[in-house]
Amino acid sequence: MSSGCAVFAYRYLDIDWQEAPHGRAPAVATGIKRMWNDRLVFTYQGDGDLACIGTCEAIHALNRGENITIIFVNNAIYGMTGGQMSATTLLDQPTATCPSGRIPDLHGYPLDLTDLASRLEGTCYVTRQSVDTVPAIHKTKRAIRKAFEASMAGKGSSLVEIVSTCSSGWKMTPVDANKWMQDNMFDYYSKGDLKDTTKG
Ligand SMILES: Cc1ncc(C[n+]2csc(CCOP(=O)(O)OP(=O)(O)O)c2C)c(N)n1
Repeated sequence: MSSGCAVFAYRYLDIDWQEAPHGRAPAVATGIKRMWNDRLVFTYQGDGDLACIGTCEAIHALNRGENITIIFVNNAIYGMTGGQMSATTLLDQPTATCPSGRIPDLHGYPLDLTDLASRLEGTCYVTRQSVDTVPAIHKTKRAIRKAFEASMAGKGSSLVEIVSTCSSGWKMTPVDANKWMQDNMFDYYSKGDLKDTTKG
């Protein structure tokens, strides 16, 4: 697991954790999985971590087909450090570092890392989900299970993106943030399986 708001997950989930330098979780997970092939190994990373600081490690681990699962929590900003623009920030979306919204000429375009992952030979299961409704939570749980089973069966790399909110960073109430995500994020980051070669 790398840095970001998810860093406190080790306090809540009673499993073996390893902290990695920011963005480097897929490289650390590679080493752990290769040492202990019988273990389930996953990373838990935000968009700042996975799609900005650690893009290189993520792409290469996925492309090598490491038998790990990457859980990618995409809230379109660097949450923990104050809501700065990240690679996945939507066009026109305001953040602490682009208060007038993301402008393509100045900041470039939102990076769809999950789509990129789906085009790599090493990936077997790539999906995009959310946890904004009870049915969506159930779907996400099933997706994570499927990814974990693929990792344990040695079928290659899996990536489960979970499109998320950051109410404090977005400066909205949790209810408004949920609605903003549904109205804006799902258009660009459309939900569903992007790749599934796990059968057979
Ligand atoms: C190499 C490195 N650069 C910067 C930081 C500072 N840092 C800590 S958390 C964070 C933002 C994390 O954002 P994200 O990964 O999107 O997770 P979120 O907090 O939104 O869940 C940053 C930049 C760091 N710890 N290490």
